[in-house]
Amino acid sequence: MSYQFEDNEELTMMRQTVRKFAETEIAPLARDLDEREEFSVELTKRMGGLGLFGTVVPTEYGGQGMDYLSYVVAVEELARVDGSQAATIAAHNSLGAAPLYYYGNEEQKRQYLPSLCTGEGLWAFGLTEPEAGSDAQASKTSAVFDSVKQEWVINGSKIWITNSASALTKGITVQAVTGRAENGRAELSCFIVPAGTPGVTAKAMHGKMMWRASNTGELYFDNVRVPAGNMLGVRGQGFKMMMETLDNGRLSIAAMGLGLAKGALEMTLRYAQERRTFGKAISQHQAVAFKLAEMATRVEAAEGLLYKAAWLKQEHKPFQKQAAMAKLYCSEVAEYCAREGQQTFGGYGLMKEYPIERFYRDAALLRIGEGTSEIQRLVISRYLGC
Ligand code: COS
Repeated sequence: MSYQFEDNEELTMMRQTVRKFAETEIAPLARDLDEREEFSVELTKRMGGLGLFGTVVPTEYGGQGMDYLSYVVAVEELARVDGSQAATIAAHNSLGAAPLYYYGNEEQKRQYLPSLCTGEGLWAFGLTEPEAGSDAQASKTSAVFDSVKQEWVINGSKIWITNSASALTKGITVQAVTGRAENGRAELSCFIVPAGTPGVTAKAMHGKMMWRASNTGELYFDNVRVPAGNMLGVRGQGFKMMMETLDNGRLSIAAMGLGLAKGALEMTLRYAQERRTFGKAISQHQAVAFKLAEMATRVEAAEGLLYKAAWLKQEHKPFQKQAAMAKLYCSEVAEYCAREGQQTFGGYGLMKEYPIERFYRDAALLRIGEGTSEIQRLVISRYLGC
């Protein structure tokens, strides 16, 4: 299949369905949930009912079996209205369910995936630690094998983990050090840790500037025992699995950036056509018209980059470089559009009454989460052979 520049029938249907849901079900609640910093179980379940859980998981494991572009469009449409709900869906699908599907054995897939494809359960991705963010190999969380009981004993902590401390959280995939090579390098492996396993403490983090209605957790593992069969994938391949997962995840963060940028552009254009100064709509002042023209141009470029990257992934072609570029660029365009939008709203843009204020705050996460802009530039420069 060749790359096409407009939505096909399937994408049009996905866009219309999610847009209608976001505008009618999410938009009226977004400001209040943001102000109260509240994760909504109800709204999450309703997004599950819409088919937004297990999006790319095949139907035989309970998923929706969608292609990657459809998933990207769904995340984009949510983010066009609210970053928090988009974050819940993006993190659950790309970082929660995907590693279980890609690396789980048949038994693990059948055990965990079906309940993660309905909206009744969330799964989290346990990579980041207080001292291991960009340097993701610096994990201190350890897993030691107890050969008598045939169990792994996990100790350590994780931080800033989306969907890890909510009422719907069913478990987490944890990266831990399982040994050390002669050169001192950590051997990293991944483990399936169901929520409620004795020794796991999950605390919701509060006081966030952005994505305030999404669930972010801090996790502590105190002699947490999981059976030998809970290792995900191959021992010692944990870091590669985590990195491959992030390659995919970058597409959904890029989709969040594109959606936020489109939402900011649309609300700014509407406002500029209504608001009058010096006897005419401010959209007719060149200072504002040029801002809108620049925003629209960057949105168009971001869309092209992201859809191409998602299409490459969908067609099983190398997509990692373009995914990093899309994540980098879409997050920068999101921030640009939110800032220029806020500038156009003037004093009103500083008030919570106008969603541009929330968009301005939500945009900040996009250049930090799932690999900072600096990490994206590092990844891209490596592909260039620097
Ligand atoms: N896919 C598959 N394998 C990968 C990979 C990828 N995307 N990236 C690295 N690897 C492999 C390398 O091939 C290498 O394998 P060998 O040991 O067999 O040679 C191994 O992993 C180590 O790679 P490298 O030496 O490049 O690792 P670095 O420690 O230099 O880290 C970066 C590379 C910085 C790119 C990585 O740590 C990273 O992406 N950090 C950001 C993490 C992040 O996004 N955190 C936020 C999470 S929020 S959910």
